[in-house]
Amino acid sequence: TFKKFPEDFIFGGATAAYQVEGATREDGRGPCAWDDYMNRPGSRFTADPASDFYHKYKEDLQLSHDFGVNGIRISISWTRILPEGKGAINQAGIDYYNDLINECIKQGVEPFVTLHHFDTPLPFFNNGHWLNRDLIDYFVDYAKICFENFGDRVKKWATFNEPWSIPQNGYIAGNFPPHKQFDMPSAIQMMHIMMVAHAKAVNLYKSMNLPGQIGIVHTLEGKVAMTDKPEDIHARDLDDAMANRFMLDACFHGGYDDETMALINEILEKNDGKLVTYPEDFEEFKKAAEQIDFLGMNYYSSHFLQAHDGESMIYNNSTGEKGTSVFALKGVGARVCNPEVPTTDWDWPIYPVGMYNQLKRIARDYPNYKTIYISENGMGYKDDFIDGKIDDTPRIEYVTQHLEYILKAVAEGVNVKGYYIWSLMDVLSWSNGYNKRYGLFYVDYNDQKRYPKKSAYWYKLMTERKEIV
Ligand code: BGP
Repeated sequence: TFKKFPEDFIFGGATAAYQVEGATREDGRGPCAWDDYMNRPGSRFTADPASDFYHKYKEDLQLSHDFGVNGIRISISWTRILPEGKGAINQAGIDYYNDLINECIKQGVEPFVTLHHFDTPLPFFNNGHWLNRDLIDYFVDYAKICFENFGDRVKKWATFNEPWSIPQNGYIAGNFPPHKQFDMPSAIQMMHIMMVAHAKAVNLYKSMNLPGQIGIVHTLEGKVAMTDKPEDIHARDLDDAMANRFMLDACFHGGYDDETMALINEILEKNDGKLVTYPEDFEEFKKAAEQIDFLGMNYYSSHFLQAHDGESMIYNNSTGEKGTSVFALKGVGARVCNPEVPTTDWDWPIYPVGMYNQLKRIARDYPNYKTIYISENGMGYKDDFIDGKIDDTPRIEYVTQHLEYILKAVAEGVNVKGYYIWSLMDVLSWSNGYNKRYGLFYVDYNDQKRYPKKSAYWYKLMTERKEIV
């Protein structure tokens, strides 16, 4: 097995503004897509105070420093900078991120900053969300403000976090706002529009001659055919085209491959949809594909696909009651349980070789990727807190298995330069709440105290030895 990390490897921890900051009404922040939904009567949980990172970031960065974490993914909340999404800048928002970024640098924890991590400004969300092309230029305007204010110190920028999760969860599975289901045509359309926004932001950044890199964070779910029957293999290809290839093609090929489009068109036809694009979109794609500096890859799980002829059906397991998930899409396929593969309590198959397969496919099919950062990977687990101690051995095992496959890919020539565990400290899980924990540091949500888990001590040792321990 592969144990040794490259000398300059980043051992990071990941967060996202909405999941850690809390303080959603402080210092002039405007509402985002999630606020109304989270604050509705009867809501199971809210984003206040989450992990109170808005006030406790110094403590979290001190802990990062002390435990060998030398990189942190943060995201900027668009509505702290522009409370209405556009128009007047909120100086308190600029000040907050300046202080946060400076503190990261002071502690030797390099910031990797995402511009959009699911938290679209509420007025835009209510006005068509990413189906509305007006958002493209509003996003680029917001990106410009961030580049101008923080671009002298931030050396790693991502335009979007997981642009697949926004339509998949919001328009197909129904567990993200606006809770629509089975609308594959809208999902595909909004991915295209987000890719135009991404490309324009990359092209803008590159024209500004700032001293850093820019890329995007994609979630690259593995797709595996349940059997070698042609119809199951085809279901895998359809799901893979929609979830992975469509946007990878846009980002790295500068347009959609014919084979990808044939699969996408098949999904659109079976669901009475159509994709609208403009020639200038592809000009932006081409320019950005030549200039993009890196791919951020999030990987948690793979799906096992079977052909599915019927209507769409989904049940989201958002409580951690193992074995309750259902996921079948008309014109695509069904994700089924593979009894030979273990799962988390939320029914996510634990399949580390799927991460290796995705790394190899990037190197093969998108050889201009330049650098890959594993921008998220980790295990949702119901940690037991006993006398201030948290033994999260299953998480250590999960991460070890994935790291071994990353290092195998590195040994075979894939250029992976860092790993950001999801998550640095326990955070709000968008559709699951607070019992699904991922952190190296346990957060007691009663008093916001932090406690290093067994995995934090293990991570520290690994960063010191630069090898899997
Ligand atoms: C990714 C997101 C993160 C995070 C993670 C874990 O999709 O980028 O924000 O939430 O998944 O997912 P969950 O919280 O649903 O378990």
